[in-house]
Amino acid sequence: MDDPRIDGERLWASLMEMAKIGATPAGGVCRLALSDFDKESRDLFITWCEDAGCAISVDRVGNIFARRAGSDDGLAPVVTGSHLDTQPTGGKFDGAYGVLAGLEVMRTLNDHGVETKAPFEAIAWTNEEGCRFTTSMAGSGVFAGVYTLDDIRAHADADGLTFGEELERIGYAGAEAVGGRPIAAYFEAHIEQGPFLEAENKTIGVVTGGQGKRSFEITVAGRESHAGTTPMPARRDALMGAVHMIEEVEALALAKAPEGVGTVGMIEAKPNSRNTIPGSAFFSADLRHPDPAALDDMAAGLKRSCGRIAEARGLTYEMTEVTHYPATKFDEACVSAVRGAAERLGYSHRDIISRAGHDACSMAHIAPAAMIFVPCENGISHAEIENATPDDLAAGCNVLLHAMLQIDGS
Ligand code: HGY
Ligand code: MN
Ligand code: MN
Repeated sequence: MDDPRIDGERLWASLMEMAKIGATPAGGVCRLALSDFDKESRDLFITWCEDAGCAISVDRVGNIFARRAGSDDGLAPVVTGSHLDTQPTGGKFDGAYGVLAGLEVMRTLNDHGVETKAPFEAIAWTNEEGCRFTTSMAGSGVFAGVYTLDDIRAHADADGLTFGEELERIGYAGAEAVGGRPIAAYFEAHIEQGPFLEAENKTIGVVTGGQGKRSFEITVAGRESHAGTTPMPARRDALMGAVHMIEEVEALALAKAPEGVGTVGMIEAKPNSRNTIPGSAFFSADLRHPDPAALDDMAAGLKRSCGRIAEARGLTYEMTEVTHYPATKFDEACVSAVRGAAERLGYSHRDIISRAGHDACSMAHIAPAAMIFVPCENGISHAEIENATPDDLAAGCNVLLHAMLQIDGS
């Protein structure tokens, strides 16, 4: 077999075409999970994979599998994938890069007439982002047995539409059972979404694992009353209580610097009227740290602070954990395959841990898994200005191709 290289221009063109689906005026993408734009992107991915001769299957949680036969179809497949759903003000590359890099691998194998031993699969996972429907990495999580299909299908969005209803509405409640089949290895190409590769002028991140995450929803209850007539000492202001709890999210992360991070991305006051003291306040808290004990410390600290602040202000609160995934360690052989491919192809590289969650973190529960990072401009992601270069994206895809071929032994 010759020493194949992917077609970087074709990969870039596919990314730009896919980015038109859900394109926002500021140059980003809004393709919320199970929305019409998500459907449109899935349909396009399937069309391209069928044009590349892949056999398509869709499982009951909507994961799409594009399979290219190997010489021995009985072997467990070598697979790659990521997600097509985005944040509300997402970018062109988060997720779509890994899905279309998988397609580019298939196209390149076809161009070079490569017959792999095992089948190869390119996957688009359902609802990785977890913004419209809580629980990120949902599709890969059901595939890996982390979540049950029924639980995930029952999740409702802010309008009360359930995951299951929306999956059926867009026609992607597939027939295939979810998971329960052997996978030889899983690789995922993704932009780093952080600043380190660009800062160190490295082309490839050899991802050795991912940090853990614990995220919560907190609802604070006080008493609605008149903004003008209620003396300050008599107030049960739920939003003011939440403000002090929110300050604790930042303080807990800073206390675990430089690794600890804490974010409050959602906040809501009720009745949300400018001259009524809020009787209820809701906020989300996203805590992350590579060290499990430190992460648990942060979570315990938040619970203590919420109790103390509520008590002092005559408020009550409820705190629900909505996501908890542990730190992930990727498979040594797969990580070495990524590092070896980067070296053989002559790309600068460094080991790195992922500070974002990825479908690879689900897959690591049931198969040898690893990831390939490429830089993104100023380390920015989950933003419409998210950007990456065609050369870096092509480099990451070449590493993906050669890592998969190495594990396949072809
Ligand atoms: O939140 C995450 O880390 C991922 O981007 N869904
Ligand atoms: Mn992603
Ligand atoms: Mn993301």
